[in-house]
Amino acid sequence: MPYRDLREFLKKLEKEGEVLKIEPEVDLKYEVGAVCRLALDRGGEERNKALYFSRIKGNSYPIVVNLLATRKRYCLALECSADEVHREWIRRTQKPLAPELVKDGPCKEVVRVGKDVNLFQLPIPWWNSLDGGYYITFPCYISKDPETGIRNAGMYRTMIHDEKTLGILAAPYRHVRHHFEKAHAQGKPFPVAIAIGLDPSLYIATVAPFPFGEDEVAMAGALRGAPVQMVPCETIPLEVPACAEVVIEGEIPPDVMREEGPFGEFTGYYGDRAPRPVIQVKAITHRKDLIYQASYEGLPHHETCVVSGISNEAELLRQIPLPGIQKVHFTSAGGGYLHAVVSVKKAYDGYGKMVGLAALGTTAGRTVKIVTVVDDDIDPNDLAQVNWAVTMRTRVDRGLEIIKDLSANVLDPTMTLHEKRLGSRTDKLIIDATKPLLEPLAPECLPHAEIMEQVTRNRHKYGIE
Ligand SMILES: Cc1cc2nc3c(=O)[nH]c(=O)nc-3n(C[C@H](O)[C@H](O)[C@H](O)COP(=O)(O)O)c2cc1C
Ligand SMILES: [Mn+2]
Repeated sequence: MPYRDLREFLKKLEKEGEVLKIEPEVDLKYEVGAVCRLALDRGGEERNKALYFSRIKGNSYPIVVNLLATRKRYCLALECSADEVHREWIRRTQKPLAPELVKDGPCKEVVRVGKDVNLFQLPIPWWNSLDGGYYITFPCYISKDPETGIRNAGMYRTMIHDEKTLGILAAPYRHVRHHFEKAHAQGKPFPVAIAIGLDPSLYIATVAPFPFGEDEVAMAGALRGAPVQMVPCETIPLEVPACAEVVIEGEIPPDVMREEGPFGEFTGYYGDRAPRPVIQVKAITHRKDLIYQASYEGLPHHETCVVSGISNEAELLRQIPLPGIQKVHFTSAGGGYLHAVVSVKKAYDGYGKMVGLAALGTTAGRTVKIVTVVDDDIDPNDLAQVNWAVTMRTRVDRGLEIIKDLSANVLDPTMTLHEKRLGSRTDKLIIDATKPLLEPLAPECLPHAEIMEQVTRNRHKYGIE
């Protein structure tokens, strides 16, 4: 049974012992971020908890963060096991399920329009010390293509400029940007809705790198196995998920820019400050007792490593056109975006590099900087094995390929400011760590197989558990 909303998912996580309630009063400025940092550092990739801040200084609403910051919780969201999550993704996304339009929903319990709009009524934290302001970190932006009317849902960092104005960073390859550039070319303001606090499948689809023209809300329906219910907005011609805790309605005007950033990013570095588009907020609707949902971004490990990592893996597997691909892993150190490890049953020499090229050619590959290709005896999820293969199997003269001047992840911290402003291009690296077939390496060494098996069976005799 799919989760109806954020609350049902929270209940499930509480039952599983996955939520830590933070009872002391916390300050939105710096303290929420510091507690998140501590919890992620102490819990690491696998044992960090979702956090529920119940008392916020100067605000009556609670905050939940990091709900999808472990693979276990992500799989609870999709109701499948970690082993089958990629296969399930590919199976379920074959049939997008169009949303269902309904008249009313809990996201309309409170409606504030025009002069009653005040973004500071929401409990939005200031996360890292050098951030340019308070940031919405888990927004689901909904918009429609001005030419085709096809819907998009995506996630883009969002700064509070003032009570009624937001700033957005959307990389040149992001779909909302394709949309608003079309509207602005005609001199028109562009309507967007931002939904916050959602059933997890909606968030998972929002973050995923589906190809342009794919409606992520219909993909969320496919992933959860039931259509998403949508209600019309109050002030703009869009629909939003009825289940949302909060909805912000607004417009991106043409020719208005304001300084946005810096922001402590998923890479562990600050993203820069520069003039960027704004959203003029026309309405805020929310539940009476809203729960505000957010994500801490910064040094890995954090939620993006998982929520972007798994969808990047699944879409890479879904889109790559080559046979023999076994497993894909987007590492946490790469923030779920910059480093992909692909294992392959190699068909012939040179195939490793082909796999690397094909991986970079998928929509998930666009934001990858390093692709490591390993043989099928290496588990991409086991980074010690991957490191061994890279060190022992890679011929540096043949196995490394640098591809110059590709469209980069705009947040790659190694680009100079000048390079970022020039249009964000960077070099990418394929590491082919697969063994050669025609001139094989010496055999790998292990003790005698039969004796090894015997010793393993009788391990207690040797005091080894
Ligand atoms: C927490 C979080 C924050 C993100 N912030 C940004 C951002 O500020 N700018 C951006 O271009 N992409 C950002 N992304 C990445 C993409 O927006 C996102 O994964 C999604 O696929 C984009 O949807 P689209 O392909 O429909 O544009 C963020 C992803 C996550 C998980
Ligand atoms: Mn999209």
